[in-house]
Amino acid sequence: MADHFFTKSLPKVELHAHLNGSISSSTIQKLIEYKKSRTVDGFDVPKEWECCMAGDKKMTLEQGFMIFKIVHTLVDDLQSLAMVTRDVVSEFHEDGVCYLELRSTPRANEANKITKRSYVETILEAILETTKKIDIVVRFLLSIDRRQSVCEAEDTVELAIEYKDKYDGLVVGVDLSGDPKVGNAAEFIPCLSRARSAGLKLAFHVAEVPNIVETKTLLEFSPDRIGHGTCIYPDKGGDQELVDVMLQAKIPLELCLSSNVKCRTVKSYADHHFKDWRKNDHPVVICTDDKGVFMSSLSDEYLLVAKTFSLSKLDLWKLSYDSINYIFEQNTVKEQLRTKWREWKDESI
Ligand code: 6MZ
Repeated sequence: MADHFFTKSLPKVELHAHLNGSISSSTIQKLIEYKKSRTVDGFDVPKEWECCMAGDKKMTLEQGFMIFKIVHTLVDDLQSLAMVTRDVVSEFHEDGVCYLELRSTPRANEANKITKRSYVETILEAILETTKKIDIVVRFLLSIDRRQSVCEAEDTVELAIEYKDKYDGLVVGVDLSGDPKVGNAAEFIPCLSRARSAGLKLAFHVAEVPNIVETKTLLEFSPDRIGHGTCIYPDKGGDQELVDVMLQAKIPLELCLSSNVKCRTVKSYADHHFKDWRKNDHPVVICTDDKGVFMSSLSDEYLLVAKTFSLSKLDLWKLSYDSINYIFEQNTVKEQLRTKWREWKDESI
């Protein structure tokens, strides 16, 4: 039976991690200290910052999105952004992640002279700096927040294209995320098409809440991966046609158990749609979503899956090994990772 020691040492791939949702309590504490040190007249820590560290509780999806807003008020200068990026990458590495795809929504802040361009550059530079020191491969996706206008989304796609060329191989795709109850994702299809034509991969949040019409539109576009896919099966608010499209196209799913249960979009771990997709031998990847907000880690998520669905050590290794198939990277990188995984298995199982 797998334990935490096993899931932590298991080599893992993380493909669905929002930067500002992945900030640990210790980094939040560091950010607060940093803010205090820069304030001449002393400074009372706003009460709401403490709730950034209270993610162990159940919440609603709306409360989850409130927390992101508060975190954004803490990460409002480039030094903080660089610190957060370094810490998040290092923490995934400490948790046994060998390949990480991080995503974030470019945010400008006029008061602090941050442009979307400097936001992205700061993250990319911090990734390069960190990966020089530790053995982890990191790639980056720019996120479109569905609450934004099409015009803002177009800017994000242009930035992704620009930085794909500037930072050779580091920027691999575009993510479509944000509050699933707000906006109409179909509006972004033309600019997502442009991203695809420019060679970027696409990862969409799909069916995090029931919405058959939107889900159909997004699936017809055949994204390279989808996040959550919580409400696709008929008993979860979707329909059989959606399930059939998924199964036929074999679109890989990024599944985030703690996030779904803590935000109450899934009733319980036992009820998680992981089991439905696995029964159909559909490609799934276990991910964290927001390890800071939900106080989880990727090794915790693997342990949760093992305990809930009675997976053996070998099942977990296979789940992790197969995830390599769905990374937004070339075959050479995939082969290097596969070799690492097989060597680990020979020594550890
Ligand atoms: C949809 C989510 C999300 O971009 O500032 N985000 N979008 N569903 C979720 N499930 C809980 N979790 C996070 O990171 C925070 C942003 O990621 C998206 C939201 O747009 C959130 O504001 P960044 O690094």
